[in-house]
Amino acid sequence: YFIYFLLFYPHTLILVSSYHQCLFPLHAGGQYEYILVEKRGEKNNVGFIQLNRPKALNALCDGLMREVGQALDAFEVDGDVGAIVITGSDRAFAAGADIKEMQNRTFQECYGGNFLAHWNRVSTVKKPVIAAVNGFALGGGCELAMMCDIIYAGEKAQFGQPEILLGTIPGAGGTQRLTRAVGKSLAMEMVLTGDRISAQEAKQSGLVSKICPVDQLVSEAVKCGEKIASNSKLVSAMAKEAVNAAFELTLAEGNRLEKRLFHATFATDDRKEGMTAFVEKRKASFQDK
Ligand code: CO8
Repeated sequence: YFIYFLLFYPHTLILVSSYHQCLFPLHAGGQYEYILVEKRGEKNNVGFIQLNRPKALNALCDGLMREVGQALDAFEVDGDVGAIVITGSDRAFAAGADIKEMQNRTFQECYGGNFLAHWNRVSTVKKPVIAAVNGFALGGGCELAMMCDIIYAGEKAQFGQPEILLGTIPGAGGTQRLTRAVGKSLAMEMVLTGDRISAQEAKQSGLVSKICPVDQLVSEAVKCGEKIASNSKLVSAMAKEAVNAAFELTLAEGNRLEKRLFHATFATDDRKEGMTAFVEKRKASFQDK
């Protein structure tokens, strides 16, 4: 019956499966409407989220960001997943928050309802998150990328905070994370003019760590995710916490936190295994304990 169903109603169900991965855009009764979620990598240990609102250039409507939060929640508790990749399409990572959704909002609704506060979920994930950015990363799209831990850019990517052209300002960390990433002058210029920067400028200024050909971007990001996932998840979370602290603490406080976390790794089996494996000249086998 299933084969019959597929033959005669193929448009009702898109099910692509390959050896290592399967892609389920789950509509009607399914889980996700605006994103595709799967696991990638040879060991299926990289959580993969693809923003999937192509007609709106992946504008980040409320529903889409809620789904991203749900997918992150699921990957966070999935013991097999050691890193997460978020990407969009070749044309757009995301062209910003959904302007049509925001157009008629009032201050009272935004402030009273804590408008879009749930976006913050992306920056509270313990597992490392890599943004793979092709095309436009504008406004909330650039902010979403900056909430991730690592940004890889396709060579035609464009980053910008054009909110000023809409009579508003960045609201999901654009004035803060961008300034820390690229410095005051460039951040001011981008936020005050709305001008975009290219992938090359983004690399030069430290916003992204790697530029890849458009068609290799996702696989490079997944490769990076696999590398991270092969390490201890427990210790990776500590490393991520320590690096993130550099954005919030003074140098002295940050160094103290780092030292505490470094000491804490000595309470883990994985630290013991890592050093023992080195001494025994073999590859470490981490158990995330
Ligand atoms: N919101 C809603 N729809 C959008 C958005 C968006 N941000 N961006 C593009 N679209 C839609 C267009 O309306 C169009 O739809 P339709 O076909 O129905 O008219 C479709 O996507 C294709 O767009 P264009 O025809 O404009 O495509 P172009 O190739 O001509 O231009 C651009 C592409 C340059 C990306 C252009 O679409 C653009 O400038 N988009 C808006 C970019 C922008 O201003 N982004 C910032 C939005 S504000 C924001 O992000 C604030 C974040 C605050 C977050 C707070 C969280 C707590």
